[in-house]
Amino acid sequence: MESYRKLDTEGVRAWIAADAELAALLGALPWEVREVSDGNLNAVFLAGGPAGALCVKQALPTVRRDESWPLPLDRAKYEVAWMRAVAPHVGRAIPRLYRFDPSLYVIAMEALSPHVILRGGLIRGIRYPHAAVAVGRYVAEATFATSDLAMPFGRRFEQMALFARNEAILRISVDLILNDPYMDSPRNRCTPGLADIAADLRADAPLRVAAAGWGYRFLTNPQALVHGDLHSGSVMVTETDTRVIDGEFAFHGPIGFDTGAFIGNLLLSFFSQPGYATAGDDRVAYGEWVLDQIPKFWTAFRDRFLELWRAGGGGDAYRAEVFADPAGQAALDAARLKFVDAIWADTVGFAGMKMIRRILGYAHVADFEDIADPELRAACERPALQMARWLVQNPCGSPSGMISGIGGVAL
Ligand code: SR1
Ligand code: MG
Repeated sequence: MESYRKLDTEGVRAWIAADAELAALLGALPWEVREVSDGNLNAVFLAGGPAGALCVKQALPTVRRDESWPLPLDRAKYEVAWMRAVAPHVGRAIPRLYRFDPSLYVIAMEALSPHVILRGGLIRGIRYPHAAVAVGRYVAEATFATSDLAMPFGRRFEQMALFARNEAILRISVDLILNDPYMDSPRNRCTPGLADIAADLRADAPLRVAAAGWGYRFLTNPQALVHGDLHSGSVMVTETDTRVIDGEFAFHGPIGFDTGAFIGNLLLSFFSQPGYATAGDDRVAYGEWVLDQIPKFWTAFRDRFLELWRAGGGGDAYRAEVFADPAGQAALDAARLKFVDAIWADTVGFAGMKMIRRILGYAHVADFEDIADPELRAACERPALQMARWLVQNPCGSPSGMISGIGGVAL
C-alpha cells in the first residue's frame, strides 16, 4: 500500500516504459495513452504505439464516482486470479493477461479494439449476431471447468477459499443486490416517478421473502467459479468477436447468478428501448431482436455445458466410474438434464434480482440513465420492475415462457 499511487496518463506511460516486455509490445515511441474509465470502480487506460496496444487497469482506493466509499485495492489480485483460473478453459473469450503489478494494483492486458461495451451497442440499437452465443459458451466453459464436475475437490476447495477472501467486493454484491433494494437504505435511489412502485415493492412481504431466498442461494451454493458481475457492461464486442471482461467480483457461487445477470441485463435493454424511439425508428424490431438473444444465450450455455459434461469431467461429483453400466448412464443423463433445469430456475430468479437492483438500488445502468426525460425513463422502468418482481417469485418455465411473460406486464 505504501508504494501505491494513482496513475495518470503520464504515470501509465512511465509504468509501461519501465517494463521492457510491455514497452516492446507497443514498439518505438511516441505512444498515445488515453484514459477511458467507464465503470464504477477502476481507472482504465488505453496505450498504443506503432507495434501494438495495451489496456492498463488500476484499482482505485474508492468507488470511482464516490470518493467517500473506500474499497480495498487488492480486488485487482482477484481479477487476475479469475483470469488465470478461466483462461485455460475459455479460449479467447477473455482478454490476454500481460502483467500484474501488486504494488500499484495495475493489470496490463490485451487492448480490445475496435470492440465496444455491449451495453453501449444495445443502447445505440446495434445488432451483434454472435454475442449471446459467445457469452453463453463462455459461462458454460468457465463454470463447468471450475465445478466439482471437472475439478478434484481439493483444488476446488483451495480456489473457493482464495476467492472467498475477496470479502469487501462480495459485500458490495450482498448489500447492493441482495438486500438494499428491499429496504430503506440511504444508498438506494430511483427515478422520481417510481416512488409509488418502490414503496409498494418494499411493502411486499412475499417478494421480500423470495428475494431473501435468492440471497441465501447466492451465499450457500458454491457450484463453480462465477464471474459475479456478468452484465452487458462486462462484455466487449465487435460484429464478429465477443470478450468477457472485469472478473473482480468472481467467487464460487450459483452458476445461475451469471446466466441470470446476462439475461436480466438483456431484459433491461429490452424495456429501455422505447426510451430511444425516434420518428424514423420506434425500436420495436430492435427490442424483439434483443429478446431473441435470450433463448440463443441460454441454449448455447445449456448445450455447451451438457456437451462438456457428457465428454467427461474429471471432478469428484457424478464420477463416471459410478455410472459405467447402461442403466447408470441413462440415469446420469437424466440427472444432467435436471441439473441444467435447476440452473434455469436460478437464472430466472437472479435475472429478476439483477433488474430490481439496477432500478431501485445504488448502481443504475446507462440503458435507463441515458434516457434524459425522467417521465419517459420511469415509463420504461416501471414494466421492467413488474417483470422483475414476477421473475423473482416464479423461477420456472423456459426462455420462451419468459418472453411470453412480458405480455402479462403492462407495457
Ligand atoms: C459500488 S459498485 C456498484 C456496482 O459496480 C460494479 O460494476 C458492480 O456491478 C457493483 O455492484
Ligand atoms: Mg465491472
